[in-house]
Amino acid sequence: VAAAAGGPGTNHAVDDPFTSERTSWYRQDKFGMFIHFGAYSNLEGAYTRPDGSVCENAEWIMRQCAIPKEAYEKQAASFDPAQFDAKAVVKAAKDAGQRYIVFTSKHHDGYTMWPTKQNRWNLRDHSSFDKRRDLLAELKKESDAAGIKLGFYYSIWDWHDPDFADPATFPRYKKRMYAQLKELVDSYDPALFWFDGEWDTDNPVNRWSRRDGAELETYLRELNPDLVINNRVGKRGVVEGDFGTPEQEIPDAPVAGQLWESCMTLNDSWGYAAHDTHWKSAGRLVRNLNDVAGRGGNFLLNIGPDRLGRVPAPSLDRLAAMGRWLRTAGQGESVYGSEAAGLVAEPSWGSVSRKGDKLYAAVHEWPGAGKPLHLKTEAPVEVTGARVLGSGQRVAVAPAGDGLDLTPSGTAPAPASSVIELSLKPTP
Ligand code: FHN
Repeated sequence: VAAAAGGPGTNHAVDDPFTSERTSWYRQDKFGMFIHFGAYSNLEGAYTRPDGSVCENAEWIMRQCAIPKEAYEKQAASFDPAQFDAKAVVKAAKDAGQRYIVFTSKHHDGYTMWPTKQNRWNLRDHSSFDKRRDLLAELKKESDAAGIKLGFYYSIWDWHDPDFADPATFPRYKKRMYAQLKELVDSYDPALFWFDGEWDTDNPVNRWSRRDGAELETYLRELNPDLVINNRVGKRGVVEGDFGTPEQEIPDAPVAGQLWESCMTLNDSWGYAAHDTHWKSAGRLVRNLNDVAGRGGNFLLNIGPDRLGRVPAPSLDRLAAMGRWLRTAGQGESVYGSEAAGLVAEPSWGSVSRKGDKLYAAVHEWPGAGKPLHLKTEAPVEVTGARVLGSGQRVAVAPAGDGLDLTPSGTAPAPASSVIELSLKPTP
């Protein structure tokens, strides 16, 4: 929660992220796809040391398994994600109901996924990949065609560039970093930047200073004033960007004073890890999406393609299930363009979002037939109509205790019907 709230800080946005035209697509779209894909994916989560022992990790494998730089570079030279299919990835996002994509242009290992001119540590110059291909250009083309916004993750922390770790040469690193960001803007026109690694660059000598974050944000806004930028552009609590980034968690209440986005993995890993089969259930993920929407946030759900660029089948299955839920009976109305309900307390049986004069209660635990769902109100609420989306069942609404009882007519609603729409008396 602290990461989302961020504390008092500075926003160098050109306008107010809560209301600006610039962020309107982001506030409307609500649900995005994170993609962690890089040189680490080539190891698929396991590094075999010279002595034959195996060390497991995912996108942190270089550091956590203490892989010598030369060995890491050697394995990256065989990276050939020939089967990465941007069209299929974008389609998977679209079918899942995800409306924007955030792709790791550069993770902590410093390896860039586009042909940067700043060094040769990139997918064009240091791989076995087809030199004519450019994954970011492919993603951009397909995203544009599908009406999906494309943004880039970029790690400030760099384990590979020797200039990063030396205070004397850090300015040189920074210059290259600025040049890389300009390349990204000029070549692929991203809608969003998602920075990372500012939190612990190379402790205890953390060179990413208060001033660096502010400068970077200003630089980016000069490159393109329409950019949406996350808060990890600078030290947390100092530079806020446009939105907070709680990670692998959902704040337990709406976050005051900042747009926010929960990012989350489908299993326990960001990058591909063959050993990680700890997949979240589709039901859990839908509930997470509802909880995030009910608390006013965005949800950025991650996939990690394998070394050939293929998206794991369990990821695709879960994304497809989420898309089906969103398309069923207009249930997506409870997510897209919604905000925290505000008028009611979050019930134990689900979550409630608001869009104009409608409240959407996503129900995850139905009571027995004829039994009510209780909704505690925190402000006067005048309901003019209530129904279960999809099943056509009416819902009786009656004052009870500290709020309202909602009682669906007839037997328990069909399992696929899980949103109650409450129409409110229009505000004058
Ligand atoms: O260290 C990274 C991690 O690998 C991953 O990229 C996540 C995604 O939000 N961010 C960092 C941890 O905060």
